[in-house]
Amino acid sequence: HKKFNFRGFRWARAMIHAIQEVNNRLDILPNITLGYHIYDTCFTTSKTVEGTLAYLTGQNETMPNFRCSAGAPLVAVIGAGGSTLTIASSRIVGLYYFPEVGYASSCSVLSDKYQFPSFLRTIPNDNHQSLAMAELVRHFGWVWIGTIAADDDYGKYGIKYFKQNVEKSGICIAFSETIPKIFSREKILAVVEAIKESTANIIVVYSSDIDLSPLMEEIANSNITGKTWIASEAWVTSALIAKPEYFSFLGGTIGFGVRRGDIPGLKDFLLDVHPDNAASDDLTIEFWQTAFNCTWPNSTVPYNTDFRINVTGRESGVHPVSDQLCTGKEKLEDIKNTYLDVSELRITYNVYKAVFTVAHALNNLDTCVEGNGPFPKNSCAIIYDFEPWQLMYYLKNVKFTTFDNELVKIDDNGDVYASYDIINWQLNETGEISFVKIGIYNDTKDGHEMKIYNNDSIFWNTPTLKPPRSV
Ligand code: TCR
Repeated sequence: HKKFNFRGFRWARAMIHAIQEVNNRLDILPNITLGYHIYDTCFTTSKTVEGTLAYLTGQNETMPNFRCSAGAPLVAVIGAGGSTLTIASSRIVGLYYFPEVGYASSCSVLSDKYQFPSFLRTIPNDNHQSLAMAELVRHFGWVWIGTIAADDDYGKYGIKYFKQNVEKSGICIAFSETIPKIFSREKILAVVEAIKESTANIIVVYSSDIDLSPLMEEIANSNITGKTWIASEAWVTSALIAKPEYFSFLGGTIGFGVRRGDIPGLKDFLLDVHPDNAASDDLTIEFWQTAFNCTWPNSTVPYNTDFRINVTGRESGVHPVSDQLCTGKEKLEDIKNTYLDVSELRITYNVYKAVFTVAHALNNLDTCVEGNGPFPKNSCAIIYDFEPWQLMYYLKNVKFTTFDNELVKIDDNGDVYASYDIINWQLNETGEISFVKIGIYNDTKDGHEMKIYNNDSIFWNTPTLKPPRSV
């Protein structure tokens, strides 16, 4: 019951782009062509489990089984998106010690290798981010804080670890609210009420943009200003939340973003999508219909309108099809769409790194020299017919550099090095929100380092434009 997710569609397309790059490159897996299957989780656990089982069995049946590797062996799962979904699918693939590489699932529990033995990721464990948020709060001397968490593993674990840390420094939590997973205007209004009634001016929010958007809509409706919002990575650069019309409420937001990378050739690849193409699928048709507000002729893909985020709180406005037919001549270049926005490739870059993590591990497996291999009697695995644990061995030792010269190294917990950009929301000349990098936070061997480049470069949403006080 949610809008078509243009950001998610960009991630999926970036994955295909990365796989094609591997297939075209002569230095990684020169004689191997990687294929893929993309399953839509629809942001739900049930669809995630269904997709995971369908992938493993190779049938459209949800039976726990493992397909015989007739033909090409299964390699790895990339995904899912959110931690709650990944936890579900990783428990299933973990039974087979079958690799799963996350690109956005940042929840700390996923580092527990007893529970998730075959999970690795290209996004840092959120414990680092929670500490970074605590450090930021201390840096500005705020001691009276409100917190809001999405009702999932991401929100709850993230806020929990943040609270544990700040409470040690004598910082007090004014309120702790949860955003409902299933839209309930009543519950959202209760959160709005708590914010209104509290004198806390600093509000830390751990949530995905999708879950957060109905709350922000009500914040705007209720005209709540004078708050400084601290954003977790999942909404800090989201177009769903960073809307110019929200700037009077959310301007000055400070948050943490994971490292970004400008993926070569991605923009052209994103533009190169059309329902007429041979490889097109329901998702592409749905994309086209939603982007251009039209119905693809003779398609059975329902036209998607959002009936959840509705100010009246009623589930109205279900228009299964738009009356306008798509002509196929619509031009992607003409529209401004989150899908095509390549200015903040952070999770998208993580998707790219996830594909290359798998590709490099496979390449190392493939270039193993018999007699020097890591398996019993110094043997190697065979690329056309290997066992999941054999690829796991290589994944656990993977190390490579990206086009951006970033060194990607997976540690024993399946985690990567943590480094964040500190981002501040400012209004630019054209009246849009720009995400200005005001500092960095890095994990270091003996703790961490946080740098705020220049206090004057921060925009504060306060009457005096000075940092808010929250005491
Ligand atoms: N980790 C979140 C999900 C998530 C996300 C995002 C969703 C992250 N970043 C950006 C949408 C857009 C970070 C989780 O559940 O682990």
